[in-house]
Amino acid sequence: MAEPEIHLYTAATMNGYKPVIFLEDAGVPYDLTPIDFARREQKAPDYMALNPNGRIPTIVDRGNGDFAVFESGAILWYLAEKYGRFLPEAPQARSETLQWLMFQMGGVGPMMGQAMYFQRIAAPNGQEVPFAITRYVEESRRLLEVLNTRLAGREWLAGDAYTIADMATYPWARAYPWAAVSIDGLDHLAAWFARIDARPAVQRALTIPKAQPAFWGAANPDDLLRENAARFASDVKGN
Ligand SMILES: N[C@@H](CCC(=O)N[C@@H](CS)C(=O)NCC(=O)O)C(=O)O
Repeated sequence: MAEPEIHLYTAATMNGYKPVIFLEDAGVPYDLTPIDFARREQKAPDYMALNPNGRIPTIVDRGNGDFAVFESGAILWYLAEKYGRFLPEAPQARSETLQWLMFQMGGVGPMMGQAMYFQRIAAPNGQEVPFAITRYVEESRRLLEVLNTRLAGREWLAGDAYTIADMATYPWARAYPWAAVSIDGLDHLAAWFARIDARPAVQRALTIPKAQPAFWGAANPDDLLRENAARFASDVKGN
């Protein structure tokens, strides 16, 4: 059987799930190489030739001369254009989609990522920095409030249609328990979570390459907490 056009390098993280959510929902055939952070596969020279940032995700489009795309937002945008899905054609709706995609890439992801880092990696590895935790948790909450306001009276971030902006934002915002950010009072955001939680493609995607139920608030994350903290111990500078 012919190889699928899209080859995905990814791991079970918030950025890593984004292209999986697209590919599963669009029904695009793909194959996948899971990247093992414990073995630092994301820093291997062959991989960094595809992704100079040494992080996941990356896609290689065999249907386009093995063209490589890194940065999860750019990957979603590339796939949306290639397959004509989840990015509206109308200029204003398209711009709104890209505005909210950028808001995720420049705001929600980095801030929630730091909230997670200081609580889930730095602190259990001996670097407790309360100022940083407060700063990033509060900034994450502020950004979730911006999303909540945007979603008042709207089903999706860009308005009428589920787009790559929703796909990019969901894995981060929905991981509020892992970032220990409250969503109390953010009812529009919670309703948007429920709409996306219910999509069968999203349910499938969040198990590829493996499930991380603690991200989304499932009980008993102790094993994952320990395993995660140990896995990234060497990244905690100053130890
Ligand atoms: N802006 C990048 C961020 C990618 C990123 O930070 N990926 C993380 C996982 S969510 C990673 O590869 N971490 C491994 C490392 O830092 O070495 C994107 O959106 O693709």
